Amino acid sequence: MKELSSLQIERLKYQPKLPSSLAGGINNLTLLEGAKTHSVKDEEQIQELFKNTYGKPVVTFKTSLNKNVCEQRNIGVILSGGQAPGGHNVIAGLYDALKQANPLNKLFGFLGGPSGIIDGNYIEFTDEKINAYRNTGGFDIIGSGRTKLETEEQFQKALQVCKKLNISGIVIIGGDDSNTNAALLAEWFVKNNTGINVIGCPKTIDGDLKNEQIEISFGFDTATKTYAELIGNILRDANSAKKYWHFIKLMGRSATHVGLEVALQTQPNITLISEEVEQRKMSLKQIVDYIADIIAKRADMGKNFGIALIPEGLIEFIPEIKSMISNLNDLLAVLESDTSFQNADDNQKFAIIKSKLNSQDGAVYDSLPVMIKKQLLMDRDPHGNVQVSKIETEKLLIEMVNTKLNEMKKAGTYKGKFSSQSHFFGYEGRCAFPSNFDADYCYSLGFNAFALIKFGLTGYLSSVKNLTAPAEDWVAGGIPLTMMMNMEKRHGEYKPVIKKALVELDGPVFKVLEQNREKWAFEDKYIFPGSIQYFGPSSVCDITTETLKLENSAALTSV
Ligand code: FBP
Repeated sequence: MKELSSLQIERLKYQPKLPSSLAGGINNLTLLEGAKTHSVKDEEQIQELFKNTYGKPVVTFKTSLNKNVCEQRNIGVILSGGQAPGGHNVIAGLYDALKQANPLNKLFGFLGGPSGIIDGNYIEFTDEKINAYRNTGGFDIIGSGRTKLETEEQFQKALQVCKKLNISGIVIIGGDDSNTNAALLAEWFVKNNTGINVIGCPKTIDGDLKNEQIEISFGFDTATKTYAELIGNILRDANSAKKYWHFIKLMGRSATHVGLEVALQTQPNITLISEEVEQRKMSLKQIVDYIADIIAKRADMGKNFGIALIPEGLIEFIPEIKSMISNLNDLLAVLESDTSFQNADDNQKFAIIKSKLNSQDGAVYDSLPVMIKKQLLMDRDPHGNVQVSKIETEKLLIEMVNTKLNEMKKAGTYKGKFSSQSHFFGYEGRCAFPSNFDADYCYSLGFNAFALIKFGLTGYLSSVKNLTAPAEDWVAGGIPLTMMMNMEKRHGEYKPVIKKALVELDGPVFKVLEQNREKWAFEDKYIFPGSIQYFGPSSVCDITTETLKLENSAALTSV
């Protein structure tokens, strides 16, 4: 019986590339300190909450001729939040760095996400275990979870587990919420003189954990290439059959980086960008009118088919719905302990919500189809986020566009035939085999995370930049987590969290969409990217996303 696919066998042999500063050896590094930093917003509150870890400098590494020996150390690692391609390579890079520094060093993996460190569920990594997961997708090596770390009791338990295993460094591989956990844990460990360092690694397919130092979160490259392949296939199907409008919801909880990147790679007819909807204060009705107008114009050209990309988080960016959701979140936090609400049936719940929201929010809630009303009442995740992956926005839009087109038909302004298909692409891309870029980037992030721990840094995010250059020219270092934080309302209370990086509407990536979308709407300039290429010319196999290329070349021209 076959145990591994041929690609799996080949990928296990792939040797990820490291930036030359790290390739010189983990014990041959010098640390360079930059200027002190401050938080993106709410400086006073963040400084007050992170008295011990606030304002540290950005750091970078360079190769040194002096060898610095590493005392024996035990390190723990946690995979946190949604899966993203390359997570296993972060662990492989961390493991290789730590063993290179001192073969007696040990790496422990906490099972099932942050809860693993609280409950003391762990494994010790061995060569055999690590080697079986090199360059593979998924987080199944130790599993993941979304537990929020914030209480004194959780921190005490984590400390006891670290003491038992003699752990002096923790690496948390996660997105904005997970790295918020990392920042809180780092601060608590310093405040309590534990001597345990905490380093984060920027993970999320959503691409919303980024700034000047963090050019991209890992997983975005592979996930967008996977979705682009699927969407390219659908574009070709639509263009062949010429009978369906495909409405495709694309993952990305808040920001539309995934949708934008995939649009640049495939050039579909309609791409909605949540950030633009919010900036233009578009109502749900205006969005429906915009889509129906393109469908009607294409029908006039004899084209009763097309593709519309819908961002997963759209609903939270439509101003009237955003305001309603924000008040609904507060209301649900109160109703959590109200047994009469919890025991009510759906219709009774809808009526209670409508009566308790203000009249404007109540009317917005009431106007939504039953399916969406129900989905909006589902539990928030442990970090207080609406689980937008469970809200069927693509179906909501299909229903509303269909109604609009029927009205237009009656008025004689639409003469086409609307037949639709809905899709949701998210889970299809989160565990794909990492592209060469993600395999290299993740390995470097993990290797670099150990370098940060070795230099005694804590409350930092592993940073590898200059990513559109060949891997040997990448710049490795770290940025303080507090630099990315601000205060936001979660579960009805203001809390310190890492600020999500949204699509910049005046940035070079959105501009390309803006300049081309009229043409793409009607002229069918579809591109079919095909599957991720691992072997072949470097110009095909080792390139990264359109987003990063446009952002980095814009940054270069503005210098
Ligand atoms: P992270 O922010 O943890 O990386 O997760 C991102 C994401 O994939 C979103 O795109 C999506 O909305 C969400 O996770 C789905 O969560 P779950 O895995 O719990 O269904």
